[in-house]
Amino acid sequence: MNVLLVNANTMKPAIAPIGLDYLADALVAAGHDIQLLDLCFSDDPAADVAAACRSFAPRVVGVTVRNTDDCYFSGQAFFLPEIKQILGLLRQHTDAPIVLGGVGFSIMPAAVMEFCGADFGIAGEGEMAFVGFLDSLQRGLAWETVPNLLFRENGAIRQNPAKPVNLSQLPPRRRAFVDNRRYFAAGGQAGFESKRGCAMPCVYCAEPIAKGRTTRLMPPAAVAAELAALLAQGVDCFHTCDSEFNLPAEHAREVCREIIRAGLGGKIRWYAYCAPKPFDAEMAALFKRAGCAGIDFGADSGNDAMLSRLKRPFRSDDLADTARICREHGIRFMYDLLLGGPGETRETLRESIALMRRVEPDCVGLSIGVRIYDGTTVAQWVRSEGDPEGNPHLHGASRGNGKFLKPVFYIAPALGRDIVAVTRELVAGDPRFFLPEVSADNANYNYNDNTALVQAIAAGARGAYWDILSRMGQR
Ligand code: B12
Ligand code: SF4
Repeated sequence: MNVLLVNANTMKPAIAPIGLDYLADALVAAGHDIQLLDLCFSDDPAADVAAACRSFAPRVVGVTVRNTDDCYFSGQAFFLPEIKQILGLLRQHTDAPIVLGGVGFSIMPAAVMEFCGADFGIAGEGEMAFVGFLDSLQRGLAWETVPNLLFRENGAIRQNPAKPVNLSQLPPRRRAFVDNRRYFAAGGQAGFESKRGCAMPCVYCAEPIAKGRTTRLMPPAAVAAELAALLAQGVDCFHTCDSEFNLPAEHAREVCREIIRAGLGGKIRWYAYCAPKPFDAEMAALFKRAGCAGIDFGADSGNDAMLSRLKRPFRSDDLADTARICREHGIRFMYDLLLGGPGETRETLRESIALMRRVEPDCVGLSIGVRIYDGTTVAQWVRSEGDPEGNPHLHGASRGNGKFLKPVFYIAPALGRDIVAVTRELVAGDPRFFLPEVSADNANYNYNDNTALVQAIAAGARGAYWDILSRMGQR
């Protein structure tokens, strides 16, 4: 069957649609003909949509929705209207059913499907489900048999239960569908995944919703083979695409051992999102030997009561230990703070900033406000405060946004909108902190249309964006 896969993410620096690269292997293995319509670099999306529909005559169109919005308090860019427009263009040129998927989609699939007016959706992993969907379409089977599928019935959207993919049974990841070289030149890094899902209970996080609450592991040797396939294309700097690379810890260690065994450790550099704990000297040494160039830890807060309220399983002492271990092993690292969550006060903010100064990460990302997502504990707390419509602690799209589809942020009442000014005051010009607002003297920590980053990458910079920004004169 002819399947047109569309990348609707036009944000710059450009991040490759890895989801489509992975999906492609499964679709080809199932005997389908596929074509990529990558709108990321398109100068004329209308013309490119028309040309692709005319020349390829798709039977099905799949559109990946990586980000619904920028999840950034001072940006609040909402991408779904743009994606809806792309669906409108597609409809002008093809009658093929349009299926949505992707991590952004999977956080709130029914609401995104409704907003964009798509025919179908696949929530969560796409490999088996999309192949199953195409099979059902071809053979006229009932939609109920397709795992993860959202479909319309009697005017309502129905969602089938999810079925986890056994990652060891997927076809080898060739990374050959997307133009990874071009993305590397424009985006400075390539993503790779070593597992899916996160079992942790953090109260605000969308990852367990989108990726599942049980972790499914890639065979470590397959991860090394995937990195080798990208290296053969000239791509040598990477970023993990797991929710947290070091959860579970032994799998991360095994992936590193395989990278070292494959002789890649000295040839590649990679960055990871990690939880601050578990992290010890053995892990740091192994990471380093396997090519780890930097780690972005989701630290959230330096105040233990805040960490406990956010249901994070580590404390401020752990942040100090992890920082020390990184420094001892020469691993660059950043701590990401989430400011303004339930219970945050001027004092807890002060404690967080002071701890960062003490433990000295290479830089500190400051995210203001908690992006609320349906299905999280924070959303339940917000609802328990009454109708979200009139909730004064919600900022952003607080009206007509009952399902939290548009970007909306909770900020603790003790701070409210003053949080930005208070944070700025506490940071007191320390260039290691990425402040929440764009200004001439501070790098912009929002990677949405970040011209400074785009230019640095065009000039040859490679790596995680926080590291590029930090090296661009932050210190
Ligand atoms: C790694 C990462 C980054 C790295 C990317 C590194 C790289 N080179 O790839 C960096 C740090 C650069 C980054 C930046 C940003 N990120 Co980010 N990122 C991630 C992370 C952890 C992994 C993304 C990924 O590639 N996953 C692996 C792929 C294989 O999974 P997938 O896309 O879901 O694909 C599968 C399925 O969804 C499905 N599928 C995918 N497409 C399709 C299409 C069809 C038709 C079908 C049927 C199925 C299907 O099949 C695939 C295989 O099973 C995710 C969270 C997560 N765990 O996924 C956040 C995440 C996607 N990021 C997010 C955000 C907000 C951003 C930024 C906008 C932040 C900012 N303001 O700067 C930028 C955007 C950058 C850009 N240009 O798009 C949010 C999006 C939330 C939302 N509301 O949409 C997420 C979910 C994090 C979070 N929990 O909030 N990110
Ligand atoms: S914050 Fe990290 S550890 Fe917590 S649920 Fe999200 S991905 Fe998992």
